[in-house]
Order: sequence, then C-alpha cells, then structure tokens
Amino acid sequence: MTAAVLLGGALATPGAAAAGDDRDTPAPATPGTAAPADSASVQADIDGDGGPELITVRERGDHRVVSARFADHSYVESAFPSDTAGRLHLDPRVADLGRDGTQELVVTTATGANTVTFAAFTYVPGQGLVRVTDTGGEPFTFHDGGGATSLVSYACHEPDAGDATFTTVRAQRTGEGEGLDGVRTRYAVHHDTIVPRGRTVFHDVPDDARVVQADPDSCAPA
Ligand SMILES: [Ca+2]
Repeated sequence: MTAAVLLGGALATPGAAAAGDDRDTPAPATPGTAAPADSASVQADIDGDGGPELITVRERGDHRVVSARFADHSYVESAFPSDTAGRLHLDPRVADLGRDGTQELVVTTATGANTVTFAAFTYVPGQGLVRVTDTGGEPFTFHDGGGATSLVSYACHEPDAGDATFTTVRAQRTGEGEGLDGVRTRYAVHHDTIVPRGRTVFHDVPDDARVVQADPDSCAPA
C-alpha cells in the first residue's frame, strides 16, 4: 500500500499539491451527488490497498479526463478523446478485466446509433492512470450494442487456457432470417496490455448460440 500511494503522490499534479482548499472540499460520496453537471464520479480501489479512490470523469474541451483521488489527497489524471457529447455516458464503470482483483476503469469514448465504444484505464504505480493498449501499443477499444443486423459485446470470465479473462464478440446477420456470422476473440489482460489468446469464427449460428453470448455485467469486480 505505502509504496503505491507514495508513488502516486509523487505524481500529483501541482494543482493538487498547491490548492489549499482541495482537502477541505468534501468528495461526493455517491455518483451524481454534489458533482458538477459535467462530471460523474464513482469509487473504486484501483491500487488494490483495500481503500476506495474517488474516480471522476469530466469534460475538458474536446476531450474527457478520467482522474483518481487517493486517500492521501494525491491525484492522477489522464485525458482521452471522446466523440460523445454532454453527460451522455459520462459515468465511469468499474471493472476487473483481468479477474485478478485489480480494478480497471471503463470509460466511453464514442456513442453511435446503436453502439457504445469503450476504453479501459488501469492504475500503474509511478505512471498513474494508463490506458490499456493492444500489444502494438495502440489504444484498445471495445464495444457494446448492435441492432437488427449486427451485434457487438464483451464479457469477462475466470481465466481459461492461455489465462484469457476477457472476450469480445462481433457478429453480423448476413440476411433476413439468416443466422449470425462473426468472431469471438479471447484476450489476456496483463497490466496495461491486452493480449489476444485465440479466436473462434462462427457462421450462420442462431441468436441464442453460446458463441454469441456476452454479458458486460460479468466484468464487474467480484
Ligand atoms: Ca485504494
């Protein structure tokens, strides 16, 4: 605990260290309570010390910012691009994508007609809130939604072969009355990197086929 907190503290922004009124500002205890209209907060234990951090997503110009305030008042934040306006999907989600007890933060980066696009951040002591990337270092996004002709979703599960704990599903209906074609991809989550572990391509399967099922709620911390 101590090392993580001290490292986090060393990264605190000048504003957090200098603002004398900061420590006297009561933190909103529950989402939506006493929070400005352009921000939303939740609590999550992102450093794994058993105590909650205050996680906030707020609008800042064309970007959004996800931040964490620790019990010692140290503060870290990271900006990310977002194509969704106003308070829509502002709320951060707390998830455990690696199913290892470390809580990640899932934020919305875009909203389409039927599909929401997400990014994940994980806390790395000494670095702050780091966006989860693929093995090539590119920001990783995943999706939930779909309509009559398509489906995208994700799920978490206990580690399987290759220590995969995170699965995405993409499917499209090839024609009216037809089944779904698509791919189900399994990933391991290693700190701030998501590593493909295998994929299952499927053709013309019914909507209730197991290979199509994915429940984002399964990514909530245990
Ligand atoms: Ca904590």
